[in-house]
Amino acid sequence: MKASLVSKQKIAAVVAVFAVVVSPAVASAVSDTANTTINATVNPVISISSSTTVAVSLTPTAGGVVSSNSDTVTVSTNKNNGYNLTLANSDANTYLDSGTDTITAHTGTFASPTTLGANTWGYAVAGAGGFSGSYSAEADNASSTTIWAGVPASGSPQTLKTTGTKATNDTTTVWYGVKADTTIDTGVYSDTVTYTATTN
Ligand SMILES: [Ca+2]
Repeated sequence: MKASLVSKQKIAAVVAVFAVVVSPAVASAVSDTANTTINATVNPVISISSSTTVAVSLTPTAGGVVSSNSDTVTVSTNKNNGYNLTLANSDANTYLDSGTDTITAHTGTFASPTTLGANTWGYAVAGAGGFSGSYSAEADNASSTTIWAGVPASGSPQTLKTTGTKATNDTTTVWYGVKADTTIDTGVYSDTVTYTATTN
């Protein structure tokens, strides 16, 4: 019996060793991770255009007549905060010139526009600043009551409009009025203004 027990133990030992040897080695899969963030930066853009020419015709009287016409300023921007639109003369000379003859810039301002003085010119944006709520084209109006502001020199641009959202072809109508009497020479009196649109 004792010999038999030993024999069984040996067998068990052998079997145990054998089991360890032949047991299949299961190789566990291993892994690691790495994250990458994609940053696509969409930059702000803005564009502006205007009518490029505003024609005003006057057939004066001794007491003076007012004629006016409008410009359309169009702005687009992808900036969520919108944009700021300013107006100024393109240079320091604020006259409408015809050779050495001049039509001077009106003394009214954006905040306090007034009717045009003799042989002056100005601008208006309906509903902005102190301007009236609406403007329409005038033609040789001898009894005009419309109110205007002088276009400031290039170094002192006037803010016409401030928006707070993205804009797609947002338009601003800017009126230009001229008053002329018979004391000034005939001719084409010209000057250039500059609109600047800046993202907020
Ligand atoms: Ca000028």
